[in-house]
Order: sequence, then structure tokens, then C-alpha cells
Amino acid sequence: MINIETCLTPEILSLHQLEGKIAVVTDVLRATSCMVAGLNAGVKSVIPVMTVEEALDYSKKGYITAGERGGVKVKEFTIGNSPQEHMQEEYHGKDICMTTTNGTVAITEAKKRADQIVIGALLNVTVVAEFLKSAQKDVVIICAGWKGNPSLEDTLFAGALIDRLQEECNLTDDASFMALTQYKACKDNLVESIQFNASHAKRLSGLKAKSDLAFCAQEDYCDALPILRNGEIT
Ligand code: 3SL
Repeated sequence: MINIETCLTPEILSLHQLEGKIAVVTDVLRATSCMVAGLNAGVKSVIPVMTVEEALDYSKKGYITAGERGGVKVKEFTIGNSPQEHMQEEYHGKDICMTTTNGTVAITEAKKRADQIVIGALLNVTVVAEFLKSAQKDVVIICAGWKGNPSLEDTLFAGALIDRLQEECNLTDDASFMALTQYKACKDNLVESIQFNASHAKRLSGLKAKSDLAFCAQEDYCDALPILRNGEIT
């Protein structure tokens, strides 16, 4: 049996033991959805970094720069944080360096202690579940949230992942049970649940990124399984 726990925001990550475990990091809106969709489309690799300055250093080495602050593309970057941008043909075969408000922070924090980092989104939730079933190691699902607060869409991802593992896992904390319950309540109307109730969906609608919401809320759009190895997600 796999022991699963859920960290609803990186703010409380220090309360979770990550050593010896697989961390599945998610930021459904939109960082990990960009990574999954971009790599699935043909992007070669993604390096997640904390700061704009670090990303600009990578651009000197030929990397495409991607990401946002407050949902808005960083002015000096090549692309922002919409999956549609990351999927464009001109970036197939390219290496991207990415920094975002919450998603890349969660990945950077997780990699300090976890044995392995898997990048999860609703877009690839079933393939992540299949990977965890074959790995048979304990799991921490890390939700990027928004500026220290839990977010509905990341919690729904946690629930969707647990739902697919139910027969083979023990839920070791209340957050996992809460995520599963929430997912079961919303799974028939996932797109609407996120569009109408998630605070970040409202924020993104104001930023004219509304079309990303329906895209990122799709379950199993692809079977890409991005994993962080030596600082690089491939
Ligand atoms: O916070 C993040 O990491 C981003 O995914 C936020 S946004 O959806 O691009 O605004």
C-alpha cells in the first residue's frame, strides 16, 4: 500500500516529511499545466527557477524564457504562462527556463528534500497515477496554491489523483480526504467548478486568460509524464 499525504500549500511544506518519498507537484492554473502541455507538444526540457534574474541568465545560454508575475507575462521573457504559448511549434525541441509566482516555487522547495519530483496536472493525472502504482513508494502531493493559500483547482487535482489510486493507498492525513471528497463532489462538472468557484480562475478571467481555464481543467488530455532530473524537467 502507498501512503499518501497532501500539502495544500507550500507554506506548510515544512510540516511534511519528503525524504524517501515521491513528491507530485501541481499548479493546475497554470504552471504545471504549461509544463505538461509543452513537453507533450515537443518542448525538450523545462528548467524551473525562482527568480526573473536567474531566468534571464539562462536566456544568455540560449534558453527560451517563460513565466509570469501576478499572472502577467514578465516583460523581458519570450513567452508567458499560457499552455497555448508553450505548445507552439516554434518551441518544439527547445529548452525553456521558467519562473512563476507559485508553481516553480513549489517545485524548487520540494526538490530540496523529496527523492523524486513528478509534475502533475489534471491534463496528465491518470498517467501520474499509473507511475505511482508502479513505483510503490510513499507520496506527498504538493499543491502550489496561490501566495500561501490553498487553491481549489490544485486541491481537485490531489483528489483526482487519489481517486485513481484509492484501491492501492492509505490516506494518511485529513487534507487527502478533503481533496478526495471535493473531487468526488465536482468531478462531473470539473470545468465549471473551477471556472466559477476558483479565485484564480476569476483572476485569470480578468487577465484575458479565460481560454486557459477550460484547457487546464481537462482530465487526461495527454500521457506526458514530466519528471525533474538534475534540475531539468523532461
Ligand atoms: O502561480 C503560478 O505559478 C502561475 O501558474 C500563476 S498564473 O496562472 O500564471 O497566473
